[in-house]
Amino acid sequence: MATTLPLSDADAASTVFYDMDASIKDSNMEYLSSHNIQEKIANMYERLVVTKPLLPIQYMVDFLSFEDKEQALQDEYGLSEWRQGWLNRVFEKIDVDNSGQIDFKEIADFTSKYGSTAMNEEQLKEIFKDFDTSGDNFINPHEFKVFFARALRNVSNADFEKSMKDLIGGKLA
Ligand SMILES: [Ca+2]
Repeated sequence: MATTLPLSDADAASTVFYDMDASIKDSNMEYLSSHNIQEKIANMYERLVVTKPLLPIQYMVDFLSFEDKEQALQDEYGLSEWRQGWLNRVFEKIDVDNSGQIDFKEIADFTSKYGSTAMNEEQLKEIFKDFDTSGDNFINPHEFKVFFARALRNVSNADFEKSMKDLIGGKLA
């Protein structure tokens, strides 16, 4: 006597999920091919493997959002070309005498000129020390970038851009 065993709940569920899965997969494939995303993802993956960015997720976000893919490239601190460009502009803004280094006076002038809240000299010295990791009393572009790479690592590009524009425009957070 042949008996048909009823489907267990798990079997039933897996059948439903299998169907659902298949339809999601179909619609995704349609979406992907219509947007040429597979090729983009393939390129991105290849670049990931070749350039080994420190922050892979940020790299993927940048790669997919920037028109110029080179802007997604990261330095050894995980700063994209795009972020480095902003930091260079801010550095030049603070480095008034164009010496290629920022000294304490330049930081003090910048903050006293543009700072919304007054910082006393002690606070300013603390900040300067955080930047000047070599301790030679100058902030070089490298130290400048390392500081911001760390400070703004988890900040979105939109917020990063806003911070940079505020600094260039002379506003301090
Ligand atoms: Ca230094």
